Amino acid sequence: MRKKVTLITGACGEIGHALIDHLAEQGGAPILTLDLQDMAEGQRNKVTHIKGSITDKALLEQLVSQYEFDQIIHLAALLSTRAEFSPSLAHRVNVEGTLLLLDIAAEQSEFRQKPVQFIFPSSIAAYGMPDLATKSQFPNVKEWEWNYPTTMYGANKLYCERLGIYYSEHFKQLAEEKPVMLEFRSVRFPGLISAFTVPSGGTSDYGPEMLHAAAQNKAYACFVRPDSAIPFMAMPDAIKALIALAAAPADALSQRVYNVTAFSLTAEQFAAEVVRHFPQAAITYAPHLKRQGIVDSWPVDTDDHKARKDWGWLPDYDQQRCFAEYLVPNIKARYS
Ligand code: AKB
Repeated sequence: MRKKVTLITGACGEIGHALIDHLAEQGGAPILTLDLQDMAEGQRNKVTHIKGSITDKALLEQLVSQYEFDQIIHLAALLSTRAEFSPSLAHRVNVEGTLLLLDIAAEQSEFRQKPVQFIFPSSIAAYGMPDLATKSQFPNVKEWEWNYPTTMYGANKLYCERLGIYYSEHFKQLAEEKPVMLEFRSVRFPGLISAFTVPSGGTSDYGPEMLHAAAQNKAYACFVRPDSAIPFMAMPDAIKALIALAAAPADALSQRVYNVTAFSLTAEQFAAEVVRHFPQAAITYAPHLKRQGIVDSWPVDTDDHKARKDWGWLPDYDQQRCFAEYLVPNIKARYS
C-alpha cells in the first residue's frame, strides 16, 4: 500500500523552511519534500526529502507509485527578478511544473475518489498597475482587479491560479461522468519577511535585505526609491494563512484565490523601522530602474476582506509587532 503524505515542493525555500518546522511541530501527516537543493541539516529528521525537479516527469511518476498525496503544497517557483533573467526556464518551472503536479493531483483524485488538496502560494505579482498615479489612486486592490502583470513570474502565477480553478471546477467537463476533482486553494502573498532566512531572486527582497544587512553591521544600498510602497508580511503569518486556508471547510470558501495582507510600507518607512532597532544601520538608495519598474507595478496594498470573512484570516503581526517581537529579536539572536 502506498504511504499517505503531504507533498511539499520547493521545500528548501523561505516558505518551505518555516512551513516544515510548523507542520513537524503539529505532528500531522508524514511530509515528503521535493527540491533541487539538499534539505537543511536541522530539518532532515522532520521529512523524507527527495532531491530533484518538479519538471522531471519520470521522478514524479516514481513518487506517485510509492506515495499517495493527500495534500500538495506547491511552493517551487522562480521568483520575479530571477524569472526576468530566464523567462523560458521560469515558464518551464512555474507553469509546466505546476501543470505536471495538477495532472498528478487530478489523476489521484479520480483514482482514490477523494479530492487531493492543492495549496498554491500566489503573489502580489499577479497585479500590474499601469502607472504610479493609478497605483496611488487604487491602493487596496481586490483579487480580480488590475490583473495585468508585467513580469513573467506574475503572469505565471496568475495563469496557474486559473489552471488550478480549471482543474477544480471544469476538468473533463465534456466527459459523460463528472470526475472527482482536485481541490485548489491559493493565497496571494505580499512581500514576505523571515527572521531566519534571507530571500533571493525576488523583487520585494529590498525589505528583508536591508534588515539582515543592518543586523550584520553591513551597509545596504536599497534598489528602489524611498517612496516605493508595497505590502509586507511576517513569515509566521504567511504560514498561518496557508494552514488556515487549507483547514477551512470547503463550503465556507466563496472563491479559490484569496488576497492576504498584513501591513504596507514605503522603503523609507521600512528603513526607519530598521534604524529604530539598529541605530547604526547605513542605508542608502541606489534605485535599479528595471526592478523599480516591477515594484511600481505592484499595488500599495491588497483588499483581503474575503479571506477575513470566509476563513477568519487575521494577521498576528502588524508593522510594530512584526519588527519588535518577531524580526528584531530573532535576527539579533541569529547574527550574535
Ligand atoms: C518576489 O519579489 O518575487 C516575491 C513576491 C512578491 O512574490 N517575493
